[in-house]
Amino acid sequence: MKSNKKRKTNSIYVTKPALSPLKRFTKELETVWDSGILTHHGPKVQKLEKGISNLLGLRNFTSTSNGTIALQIAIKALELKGEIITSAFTWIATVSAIKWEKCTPVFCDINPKTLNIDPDQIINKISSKTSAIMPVHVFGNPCEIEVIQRIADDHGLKVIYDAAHGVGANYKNKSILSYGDISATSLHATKILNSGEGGGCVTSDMGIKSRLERIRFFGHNSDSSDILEDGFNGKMTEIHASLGLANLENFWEVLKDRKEKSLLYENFLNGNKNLELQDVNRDDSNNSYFPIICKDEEHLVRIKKMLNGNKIFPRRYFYPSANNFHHIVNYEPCPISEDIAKRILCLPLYFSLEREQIKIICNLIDTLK
Ligand code: T4K
Repeated sequence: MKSNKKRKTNSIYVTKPALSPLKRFTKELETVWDSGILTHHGPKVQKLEKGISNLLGLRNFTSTSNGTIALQIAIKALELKGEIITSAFTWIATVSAIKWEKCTPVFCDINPKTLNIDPDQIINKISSKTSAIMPVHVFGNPCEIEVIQRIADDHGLKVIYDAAHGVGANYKNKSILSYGDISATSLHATKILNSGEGGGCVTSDMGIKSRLERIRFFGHNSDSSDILEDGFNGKMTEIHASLGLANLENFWEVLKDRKEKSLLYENFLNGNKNLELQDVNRDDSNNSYFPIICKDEEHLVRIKKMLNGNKIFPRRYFYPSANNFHHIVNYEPCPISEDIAKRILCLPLYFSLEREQIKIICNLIDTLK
């Protein structure tokens, strides 16, 4: 895949979508135009579902309109009630999905090195109302899946992974999407594989798979003559699937590029004693983001301001810690997540970002001790 120079502007943002050549996309669109089928699980969506399953070695992939809806459909399909334990260090969608499904998010603190939910602390959060654990593979860094599954089994809990960042990441030589009762991912424009907007669920249980499909399609039975349960419209369109199909072809190239650029960042920044980096196995992670952890918030603000002054726009993912969204959740202290959220900054990382630009970013950061 050529990096699309035409899209290059002077500014460097945290990410840019990895896009196939436009011709590849329009080729997919031609058949959509010819058929006039734009949605309702049409041929492009089916092809994308198969394509992603084959790409990642999954039993199936149930596409959705976005990653947030994937989480909601997953909660509905497992009929979860009461409390769901999740990471405090996450994007708001994890929390909103739980709340829209009339469950209560219970926040668990994280491991300060991996930035993923701390399994030791999950146990302290389990109550008689807990129905599930929803860990997040933060920035595509796999959670401690076996330990989490053991806790879930011991306490009779379901596991839904928020694998929004997870396409292309592995755990024990298998895609991280193949773990848990359901894994839910995102194909948003900012993700490593994108269909503009989009997402999907993965499960190895065919009964649950049917429910995911039904809920995604208003709750219809197979011939649409009846409604079997509460559902909604969670379908992906043929247009989005076409973009996903076009982008799928470059996926391995994009994945490899992320790893190389992450290693480059790591090499440049390792000498900077004021920064910490996420503890990541770069072979298992998909390296979908490159976060730095500053020594304090003031250090972060200075770095961000200085980079912005040079037209470089990193992002504070995730800030604030989700347990601090006081308008919508009951505050429970998660001191590690709260501390990291104040100090973490995701640096630009995308296919058309040049290696020289990474060097410039790191040199600029090094000037601020
Ligand atoms: N769970 C977790 C853990 C998540 O992180 C997310 C989403 C979800 C669940 C839910 O998945 P979705 O329902 O979104 O599928 C982004 C994304 O909107 C969101 O998908 C993502 N996580 C979150 C971490 O980040 P913003 O607010 O950073 O987007 P924005 O518009 O500021 O874009 C960032 C940069 O990307 C811009 O500076 C320029 C570039 N960009 C962005 C878009 C949208 C482009 O070049 N083209 C584009 O089309 O949210």
